Amino acid sequence: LDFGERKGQAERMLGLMDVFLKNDPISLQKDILHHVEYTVARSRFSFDDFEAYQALAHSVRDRLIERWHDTLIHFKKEDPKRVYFLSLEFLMGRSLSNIVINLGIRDQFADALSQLGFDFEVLAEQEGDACLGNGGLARLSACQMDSLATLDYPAVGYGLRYQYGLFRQVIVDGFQHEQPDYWLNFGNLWDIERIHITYPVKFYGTVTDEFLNGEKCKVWVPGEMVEAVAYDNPIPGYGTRNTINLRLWAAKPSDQHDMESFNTGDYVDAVVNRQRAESISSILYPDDRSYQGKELRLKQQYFFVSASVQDIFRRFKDTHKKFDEFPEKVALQLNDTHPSLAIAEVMRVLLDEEHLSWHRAWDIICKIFSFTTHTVSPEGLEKIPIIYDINFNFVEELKKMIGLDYDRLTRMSIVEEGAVKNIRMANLSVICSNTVNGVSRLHSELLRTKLFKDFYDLWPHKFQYKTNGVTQVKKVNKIRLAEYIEAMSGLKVSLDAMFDVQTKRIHEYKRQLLNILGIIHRYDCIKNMDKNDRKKVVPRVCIIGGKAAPGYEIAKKIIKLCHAVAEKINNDNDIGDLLKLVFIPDYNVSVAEMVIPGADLSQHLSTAGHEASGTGSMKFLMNGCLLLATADGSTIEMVEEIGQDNVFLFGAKAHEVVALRKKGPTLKVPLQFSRVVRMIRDGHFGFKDYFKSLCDKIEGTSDYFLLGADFMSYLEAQAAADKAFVDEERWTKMSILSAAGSGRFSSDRTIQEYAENTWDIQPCRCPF
Ligand code: F58
Repeated sequence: LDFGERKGQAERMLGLMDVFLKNDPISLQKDILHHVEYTVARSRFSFDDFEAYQALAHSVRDRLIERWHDTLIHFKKEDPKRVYFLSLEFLMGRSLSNIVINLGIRDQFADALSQLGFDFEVLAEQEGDACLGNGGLARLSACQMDSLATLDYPAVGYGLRYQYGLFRQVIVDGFQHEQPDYWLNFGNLWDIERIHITYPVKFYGTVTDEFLNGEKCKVWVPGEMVEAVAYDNPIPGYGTRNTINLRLWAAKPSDQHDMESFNTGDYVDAVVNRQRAESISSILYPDDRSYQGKELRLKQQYFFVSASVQDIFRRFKDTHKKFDEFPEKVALQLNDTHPSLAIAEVMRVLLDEEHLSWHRAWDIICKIFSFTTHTVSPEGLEKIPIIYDINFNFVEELKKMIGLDYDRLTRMSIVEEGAVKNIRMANLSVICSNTVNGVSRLHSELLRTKLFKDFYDLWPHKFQYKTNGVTQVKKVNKIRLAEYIEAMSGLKVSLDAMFDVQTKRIHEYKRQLLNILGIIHRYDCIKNMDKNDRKKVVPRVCIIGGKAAPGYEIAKKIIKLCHAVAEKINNDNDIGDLLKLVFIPDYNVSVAEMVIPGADLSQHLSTAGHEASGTGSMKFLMNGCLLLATADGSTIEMVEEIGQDNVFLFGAKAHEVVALRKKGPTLKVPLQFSRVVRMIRDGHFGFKDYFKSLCDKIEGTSDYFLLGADFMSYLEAQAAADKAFVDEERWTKMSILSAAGSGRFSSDRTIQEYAENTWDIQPCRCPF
């Protein structure tokens, strides 16, 4: 390491510190006991599992910090172009196991602990999940940070440190209830509070005319100021010393701003107002369907963007003077539209604070941003009711390019005109980014031909796609899952049965309802079978899990229906082990780590054209689980890798969906479908009135997601899965081919593609 002028002093310090922490069993045990005694402040002669976990985590953290410092110093010295990954959501789950595996010291710690009389796995279970995100998008951000570190890319992640993560799902009498996830209750050992790294974030206020160098200009006088405090989360790579930074911002009251209110107003009111500042980073919005035009949500976005942009500018200006070099050093990745205010903010800083001309600032903007969208539905695209100058200039330019085609100009404008004026954040992101990424090939095609067609016609070169990838999850087996099910619900399940899993957020388009209707149909068939036919039935344990957004009534009814059907089937002695249905509550990253490796079959049932990519399917695939799926999102590409014969595909294709919907009342649905819906309507599972609206949603012209149209094809795919399962050799072969074909769906591949084609960054490997 180059310590420059302080070399002598630095060498002395390193000597005193023993250079690096050692990983032999005695050193590890000493470290753990040291942390028990001095950090956790329990006697080293008497401490429980949780205290042992804390001491263990501190010992691991020390080793992590060494590598993190070395990487940051190395990056500083090399000054490579960095990618700044801006995401409002990161679903990290538990960290301990992942960190020790990536650092290559898991076995050493496990040995050291066993000599102290503790079991590593038991201690790892003490850790709570960090759930700072909703679903696929958020988990993908976590996977991508892991890959950025693993592949030695100079990257920094930015996000928000919510005090309340995604709600905990509690099931009472089959109904979902939400409980707050105050995840910081027991402290978070993985982040480092940087009390000296803070930035003021300014809100509201007025714009006044002032004279600057004799010229009249507009100056913004902010009305409210909040302090953004950095919390750094080191993210270690696998098989490398590189450990990158994920910086999450927390809102704190600003001292500066409050001086006045303390001097002039009521002291108690002033203190209460200060507390309000913290609310900006207090809660993660739990709706994963559409954006809420709430003021707090907008404040969260601006808070996070402003602090991150200030940090990025500060780092750039530490070593650079000319802004023309900015695009050579900075790539900004917008993870969906949530951080897209960054475009306006960077523009504002370049114009108002760095005093660049509009032309120079705009040129920089167009070179540094890239945008990835994770949705196919227009409701998924955020709109915010503010107006920016960027649009005026853009529309003027556009007129020169496409002429006075007013319909098209209206569609492409950033500003949506109408009774309520909106800023279309997606249009802003597309216009200002040098690349626009979809998350699977089909998704990208839909973006080009539907959602962003006008833009694609204008700038075909901007549009790319990077099929998602995920990081591998560790192997645990069916027994562990069966034990978990029994501990959680008291239900004993047979290990010979096919474990058939559908776990993901509850959505109409993901069609958990189709799965439940299929289960009712299976139950109904078994009930009507004679003894001989029953012998041929392939026993199944159907497992469903996932959270419904708190305000999503239909999704909550689906959860209740699942419980009502489970109650009936699981208590029917006539059915025995032939069919069981389990709802796994509070599905999160650590539950997924147990459920996914234990699955034989997993279901991905989205109506074709609705799932942008889907990433859960990739994790099942890697664990040798077979897929039963529609030709949607990334499944299409998976089929190409593992072969059509090894996936149970069913249902209408994306291009057929529109035509099917057009058929309206003339669309025929099979009798089997009507029969199972009738069973629900007739109260076979109780709660007749409660389920009525659910049934109304899938019958006749209301069946927007085409459950009826796909039902027969779904049953056929299920029958094919049963047939394959009894042929053990065939099933094993299919399972091996699934795992073997999953290689492309690693986030390492996705990140490498982004680095090469989108961000234009090079690896920067920290020497050992
Ligand atoms: C998901 N989106 C897609 N959004 O649904 C899924 O197909 C894809 O595989 C995944 O992204 C990764 O690309 C998603 O999770 C959200 O959770 C948003 C949170 C904020 C409000 C709007 C939805």
